[in-house]
Amino acid sequence: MLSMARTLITIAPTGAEAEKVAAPALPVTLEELVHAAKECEGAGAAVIHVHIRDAEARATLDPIRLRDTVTALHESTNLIVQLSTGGAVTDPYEHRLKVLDAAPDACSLTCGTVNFGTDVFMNPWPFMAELYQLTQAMEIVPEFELFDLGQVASLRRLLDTYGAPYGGHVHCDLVMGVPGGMPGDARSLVAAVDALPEGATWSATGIGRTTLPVMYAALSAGGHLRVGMEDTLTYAKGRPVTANSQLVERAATLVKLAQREPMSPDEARTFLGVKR
Ligand code: KMH
Ligand code: ZN
Repeated sequence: MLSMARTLITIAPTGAEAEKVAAPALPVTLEELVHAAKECEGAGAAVIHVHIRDAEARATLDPIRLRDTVTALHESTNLIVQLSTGGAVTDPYEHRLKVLDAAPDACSLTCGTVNFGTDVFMNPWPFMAELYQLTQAMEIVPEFELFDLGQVASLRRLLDTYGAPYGGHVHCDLVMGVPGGMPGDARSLVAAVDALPEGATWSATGIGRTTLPVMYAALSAGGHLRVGMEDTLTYAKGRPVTANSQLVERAATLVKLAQREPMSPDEARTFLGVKR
């Protein structure tokens, strides 16, 4: 019997923007993060995309906290740990590069500057190029974050200039519906997927109310999924998310309805080229 196709589910539980007071279910302590990670792994996630907070629940790239977080997630789960190198819009480039010193399995790498609501998320070419070469040297698998169609051109330039990523496989995440980036709709998703380099795989996430349209479009186009409170704080109209695992459970249900199975963390390691 043919085995069912697998869909990778990434959980992005925290992000750098939402405030704990506005979203009490947001995991901001290491204990809360590990608890959420375990629940999400149980619900079908294979990768965790991580932002951390300080003792006052503010976004931070503190190197010691990052290292402790990677260690705790490796000890408590089998999830692939992908640290954010995007951080918050206020984080300096040097701090974002230093994230790799925490030795994650994987990291995000955004392929260009984009308006981000009333802010600007800065990713100029020299920063991208330095970060990419560091991932190659440090054997960390990059996930290419694409907020806009034009960023695909920068991804191609990166690959043409510096060669294949560590792990040998190009995997992208379409981040859709950010005010300033590409819209979170099926038409934009198809256009972005059409533009990707040959052989690249992709997941997609829709911010805020674009969560569901993007998830359905990604599933129908054969893609993978990212969900989590970094991207949406609302489960349905008038219903705040009460736990990140709620979003993973919904994604896993839709994956199964689409006649696929959530990819296990070990399958995802082989798929993405992660070494651990
Ligand atoms: N917080 C955003 C400014 C990433 O994690 O790499 C950037 C972001 C992307 O979340
Ligand atoms: Zn992020």
